[in-house]
Amino acid sequence: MSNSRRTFFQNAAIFSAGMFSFSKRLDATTESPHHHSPNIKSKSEPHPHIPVLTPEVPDLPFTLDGATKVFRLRAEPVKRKIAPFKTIDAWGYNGSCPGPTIQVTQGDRVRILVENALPESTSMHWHGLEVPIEQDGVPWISQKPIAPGETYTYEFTVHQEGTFFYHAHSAMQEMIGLLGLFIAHPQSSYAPHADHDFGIVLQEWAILPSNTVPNTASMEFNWLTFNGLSAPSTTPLVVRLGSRVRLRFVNLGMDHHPIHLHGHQFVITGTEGGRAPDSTWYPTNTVLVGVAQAKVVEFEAKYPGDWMIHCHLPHHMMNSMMDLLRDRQIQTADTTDAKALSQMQTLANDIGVEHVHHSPIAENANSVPGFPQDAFMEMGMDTIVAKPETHGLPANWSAGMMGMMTMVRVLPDQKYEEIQSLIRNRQSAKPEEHLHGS
Ligand SMILES: [Cu+2]
Repeated sequence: MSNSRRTFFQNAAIFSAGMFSFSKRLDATTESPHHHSPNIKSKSEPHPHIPVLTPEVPDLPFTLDGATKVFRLRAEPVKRKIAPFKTIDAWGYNGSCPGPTIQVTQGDRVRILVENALPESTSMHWHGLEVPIEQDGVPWISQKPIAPGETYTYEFTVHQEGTFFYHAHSAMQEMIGLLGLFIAHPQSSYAPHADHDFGIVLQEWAILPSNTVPNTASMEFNWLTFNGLSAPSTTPLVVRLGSRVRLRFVNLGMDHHPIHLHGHQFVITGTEGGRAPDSTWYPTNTVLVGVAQAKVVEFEAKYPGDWMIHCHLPHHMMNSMMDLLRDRQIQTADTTDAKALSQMQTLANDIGVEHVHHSPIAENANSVPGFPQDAFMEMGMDTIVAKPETHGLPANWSAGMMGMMTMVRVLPDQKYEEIQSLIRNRQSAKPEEHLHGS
């Protein structure tokens, strides 16, 4: 095993919090025919499963009762800083929204204690999992609601593999954040082996300016998030050049999201029903993640660069300018770049954004019908959203990042290792800080 490969799995192990026994997951039979980088693997190496990494969302730890994995989820109000100037009052599990990611292996017996610390009744549905009816989590039909202060115990055997999720079985509670990923790793490895495996939860929020509580009855959404964060606060997915990457998306909102990757083609290798046979795979670069669906895609990270991955619905690639403005009306841009910049800087000082950039505008901008469109949407805030995963991005990168959006950063070995080292330092210095946005 090369050093770089060992380092990769060490990183993965840190994120998985020791949940997995790698030694039980060896599979010498799979090999991607497309790998070119000798740093990824050698032909003779077996491939353990790698844990799914859900950026900005912790994994849910478990204890063992005999062979049963015992998990604890506490439904409760949480604060989530979804953008540098926007903290919301959502509901979530164990202090996180989305809730912590559950990772088990096909065949596992699981017991999940759901504690209700909400002011109203709740229940938990295991979306896509084939469980006995009494475990299905539908209030009044398969169980009595879990009253505030009560704990309900679910227990079942996971005989499937794939990307599932858990959520409160109540429409309004789903829309205020009560959901999380439930990953069932297969008993024998998928082929080809993936070197990176990421989970991304798609959510949308209707939050009036100067408000913090999402309006779950609204049909219009002004904040769109990946794993509870809106770009540029989202965490770029850092992958090694030449590696195979798996991305798992789940959507529990009111809209379908066409997720588009720049610069690479991918294949859709799974749905909320589990792994898709490879005879169904076809090249594409946009996957429609419908409401209540999971979509899993895979690709070879062949081309170095910082590649956008985002929902392509135009209004899902925006943040709410009304939140920036609060009750103020912004004037149209001045005709000189300097004055427009100073106008934006004044606004930025008011809301605490550290610096502002906008793209050049024409001398006659104010006389052109339709102006301004994007001129005031672009706000650089590189410094306040900086994290190891953004290390080395070009200046003002954050001005082009809004809404349901992040990057897949395909990096050659040295740059990749540099960022992994920064991530390790963050974890040893402040292990919790990056998980909770408030
Ligand atoms: Cu969308």
